[in-house]
Amino acid sequence: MKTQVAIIGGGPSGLLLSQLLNRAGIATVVLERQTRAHVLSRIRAGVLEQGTVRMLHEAGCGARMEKEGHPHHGCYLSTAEGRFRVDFTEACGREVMVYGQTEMTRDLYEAQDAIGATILHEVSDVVLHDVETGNPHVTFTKDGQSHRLDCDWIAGCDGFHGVSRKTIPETVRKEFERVYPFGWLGILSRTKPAADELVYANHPRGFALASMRNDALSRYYIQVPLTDKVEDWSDAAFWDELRARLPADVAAALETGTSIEKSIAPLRSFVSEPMRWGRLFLVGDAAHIVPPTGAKGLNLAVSDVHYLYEALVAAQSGDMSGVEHYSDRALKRVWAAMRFSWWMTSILHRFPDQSTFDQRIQETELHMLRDVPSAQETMARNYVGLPF
Ligand code: FAS
Ligand code: PHB
Repeated sequence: MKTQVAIIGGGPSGLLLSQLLNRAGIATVVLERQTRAHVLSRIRAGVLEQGTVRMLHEAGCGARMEKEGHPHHGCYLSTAEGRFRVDFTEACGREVMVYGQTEMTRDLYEAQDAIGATILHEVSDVVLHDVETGNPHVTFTKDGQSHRLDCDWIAGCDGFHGVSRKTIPETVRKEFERVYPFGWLGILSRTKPAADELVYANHPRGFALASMRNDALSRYYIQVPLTDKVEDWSDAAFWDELRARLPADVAAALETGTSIEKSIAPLRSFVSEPMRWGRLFLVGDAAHIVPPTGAKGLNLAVSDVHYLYEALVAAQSGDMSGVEHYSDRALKRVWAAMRFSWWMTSILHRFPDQSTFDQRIQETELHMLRDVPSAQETMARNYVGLPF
């Protein structure tokens, strides 16, 4: 088999890159470990930055998002003293789109089907070869048969647990990590959202987030110790704890129901540098992980795709500057989002070893967000998405 770009991983970054490159006349093959049904069963991100909305339109996949998505012009933060709103549109003239990653992935699959893109599911034993040469190739197993895919470039879109990052020699890779001493227990329920916009709650019992997918599908999270298991939490216990942590008026409006998804996600900040090694490019979670507090994970994957898409289109006409600067360009935005996600996590969660000094600093950060327009503008600009 031969193609121009081999894409390892058929999650949002792999599918979006494939869609954009094919529309630019560049051939791709996507190699995905799981089934399509498994990829579409994942419940993950819910907030799309402006840049992500723009890229989905550029890929010809924005119609259903515009119809079913919900623009949000602000969000609430709450402390023991009550809740306050940060108005994104007032602070920086932009907003976010509330539209689930699952739906975005579904739209990408449908668009890929429409153009006859090559996506091979249930592949295994993926190995990347000769990435430092001008003739890289990938070997893999599909339906019990071994295959070789020759290509010009390889995009490692295979997430944190994929093979691409580990193809870069350990002596070359520099990894930066912070593991947080808690996780997020999340529930999806067919219930009316408790508020009209997202509510991020800093409470003495721990962080909570009230989010949504649409007017009849709510997404909630509470901070839990890393020792907790999802089976430790009945739906009733979750609803009681969530109610205790949300502002009183939001808690009073909370409609509870049976969870249709319930899981615990650990929180970490992670970056692996460089994001390019020869003809291999790392994209999305393959290169970096952010705590979900800032709603950046999926959106960072999209900005990586933007830089790589631009670089590979330019390389077609001999302009290699995008290829050569891909890692530096992507990492500049990655670290800005890493900082914002770390900051949001630091001011909203209860840390086991938190001192009274730390507590006062958290309160002061939240009071500045409540009272100081320039603090609100900084948060708003980062939350809606820094420019690509
Ligand atoms: P993905 O991990 O989505 O996709 C990688 C794909 O590669 C997968 O389909 C995998 O099956 C495949 N793969 C892996 N190894 C392979 C191999 N060896 N061969 C072939 N294929 C292979 N982000 C937010 O912005 N907000 C959130 O609320 C949020 N919540 C999250 C909750 C959870 C539980 C998790 C795990 C992540 C969450 N994220 C959130 C982050 C998430 O949305 C990611 O940023 C996003 O999925 C990144 O997309 P990809 O880079 O495509 O990686
Ligand atoms: C979600 O709706 O899943 C969501 C929204 C905002 C976040 C994290 C998760 O910061």
